[in-house]
Amino acid sequence: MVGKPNVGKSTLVNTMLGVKIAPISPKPQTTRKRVRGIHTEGNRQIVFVDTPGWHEAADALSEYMIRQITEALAEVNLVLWLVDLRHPPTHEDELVARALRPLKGQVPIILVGNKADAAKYPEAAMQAYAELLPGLESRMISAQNERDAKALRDEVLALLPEGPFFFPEDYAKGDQTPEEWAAEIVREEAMKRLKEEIPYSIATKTEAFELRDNGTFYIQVNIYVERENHKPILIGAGGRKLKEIGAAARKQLEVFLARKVYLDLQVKVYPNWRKDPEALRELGYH
Ligand SMILES: Nc1nc2c(ncn2[C@@H]2O[C@H](COP(=O)(O)OP(=O)(O)OP(=O)(O)O)[C@@H](O)[C@H]2O)c(=O)[nH]1
Ligand SMILES: [Mg+2]
Repeated sequence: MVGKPNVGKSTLVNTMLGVKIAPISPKPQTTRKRVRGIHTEGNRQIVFVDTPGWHEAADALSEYMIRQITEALAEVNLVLWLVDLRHPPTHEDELVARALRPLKGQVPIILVGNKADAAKYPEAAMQAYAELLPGLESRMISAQNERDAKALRDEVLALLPEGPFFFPEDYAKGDQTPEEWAAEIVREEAMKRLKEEIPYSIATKTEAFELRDNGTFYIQVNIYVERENHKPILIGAGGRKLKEIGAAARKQLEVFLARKVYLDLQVKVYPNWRKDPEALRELGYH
């Protein structure tokens, strides 16, 4: 699953799987690391790979994100290239087209026009996208629509080569650990509530994940910001913003774990972590 930021890649993976394995937000660059989503039906299996949005790399974090996409492209049997039908192509779509050009003829590439539900001129937009890399199969969908997602999933199943399962039949639908998932959910809820540069400058890391005797999970997640003056913005007046983030993340984690969760969030400063390869590794981007 590739495409520029914010076109609905993670949404489509989640709808195709029927469960949420990837965080979603209205802000670009929500996904930072590739995650796999595993769909098994009968003797057939699809391993979806959700990737970050392709953009012009500006720091060590975005270089890492672009690497996540190119590494994924090197290992897949089929590419779904998502575009946003609400708008004509931009420079970032051209970057994706350029990256896909060498794969043409090697693996099937389907051009998927998304957000058809909200597009005024979907046909004209689709035409403009198709010109970026002529000769591809194309579809118009809404990633939030289950029927559209299922039809596309069936199409993918039909195009994949025969081979052994990559994951056991009873494997979870996603390949992230519960610790990674807790950190991602906290980051998702924080991103949704922050503005301007702050959503992009936060990182989250789970420090404790314990099942207590009383049957509840104790989860402690650190939220890192790049500058001291970002801290009060994240915490909010009277701690209100942080409390909102915690309540929303706890709700999602309780559904995921089917248990009560005590979520402890701590805000810390990690100066300029996005520019620092060592910091990236420490924060789980390796
Ligand atoms: N109207 C409409 N909105 C959609 C559709 N699919 C996704 N969205 C919205 O588009 C926004 C971005 O969705 P994501 O799934 O996070 O997009 P993404 O491509 O994974 O974004 P990055 O991870 O940042 O690259 C969210 O607000 C979604 O709710 C769709 O079919 N129709
Ligand atoms: Mg995403």
